[in-house]
Amino acid sequence: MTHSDETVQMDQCWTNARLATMTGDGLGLIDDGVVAAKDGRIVYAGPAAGAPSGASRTTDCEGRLITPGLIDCHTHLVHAGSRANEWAMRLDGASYEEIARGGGGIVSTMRATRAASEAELVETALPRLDALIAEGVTTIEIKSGYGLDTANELKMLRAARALAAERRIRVEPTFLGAHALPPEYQGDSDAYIDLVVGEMIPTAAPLASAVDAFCEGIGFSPVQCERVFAAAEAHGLAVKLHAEQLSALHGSALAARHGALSADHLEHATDDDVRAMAAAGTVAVLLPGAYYFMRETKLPPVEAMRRHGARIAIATDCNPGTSPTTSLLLMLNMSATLFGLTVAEALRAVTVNAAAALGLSAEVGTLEAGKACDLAIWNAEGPAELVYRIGFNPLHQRIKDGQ
Ligand code: DI6
Ligand code: FE
Repeated sequence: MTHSDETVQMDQCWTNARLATMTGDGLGLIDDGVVAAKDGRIVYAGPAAGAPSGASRTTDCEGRLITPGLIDCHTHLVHAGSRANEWAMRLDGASYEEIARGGGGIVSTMRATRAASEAELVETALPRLDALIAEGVTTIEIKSGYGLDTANELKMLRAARALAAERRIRVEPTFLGAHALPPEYQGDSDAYIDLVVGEMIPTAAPLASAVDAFCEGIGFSPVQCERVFAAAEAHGLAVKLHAEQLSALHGSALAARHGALSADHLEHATDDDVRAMAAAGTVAVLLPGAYYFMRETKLPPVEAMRRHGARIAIATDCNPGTSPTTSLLLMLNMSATLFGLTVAEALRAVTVNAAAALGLSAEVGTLEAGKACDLAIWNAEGPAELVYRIGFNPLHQRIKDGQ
């Protein structure tokens, strides 16, 4: 066929679908919907009645639900070793702190990660990545932070990037050198931050999209995190922060002052922290897997987030110590059961708001013309089913960049 200037050009489309476009304030539901794409980008997502015609490839979705491909905006997917033995010790009565003092904890994962080659890091991360892909995840953030020296932090970032060549997935690598103090700097955390800002960030900058830090009593102080932010900004990198997980140091307000993409965890965030985040557009990333696995009882201030209009995202925090999960669908359920998110809030938290937490709002996270054609097609009649099940995966098909 020929195309006039007004004709939407497309090469494929998905018809007979229920769309949750995630546009507007809610789910953006369209009952009889069509998604059309050209060269891997969405050119139309809307009612069948207004849909363009003439695609060379049409898929009848038989009434299934289409959402944007899911986005896991906070993971430590690349790491070596397992901490199942530490979990067993905790079940026998040992505390997380006792285990850390005995050489376990983050440092045990650091040792295993330092000992692994880049290829081994890729190989061990792939089954975890595949589990997320099987649930319709099309974009993932992956942090460094278990190397804790320049060479090993770079190795982790290269492994994260290499995963994008192994599978059809978008990977956003984040530099998290300020995750924990390596044993060789014990007692001198300022000297380690000197290394992070003076050597690691300058060399890691070409490999990372953002810089993160762990702002906590057992991590780094707000003053140290601010030094990390300044170095990130000097290298043109976005910032984000692990904040208010175990105590209220107001790292989330600090992150907001620096225009951070997100502040993550937030169980101990105060009303003022949340107000600052909302005003700055800093996304509140909630991590129900860590809350659950650590048997945390302090709930993140979801009501304040609603009241101030802070955008909420949720993620797996996939890591061997505090959130050994590779199920974003389970996080959807947990965000509802544990934190009280609604179906619309939960689904926006793994699509449009997760995209914002990665600075990718123009690229992914909604079904609308101009975005990448990343789709999750579900054997589900309605969006509630994605939040309702515990440990069941209703994915029918996953489409990344139109394929
Ligand atoms: N917060 C966490 O929960 C993880 N990192 C962080 O900054 C813990 C990571 C680990 O125990 O390996
Ligand atoms: Fe984390």
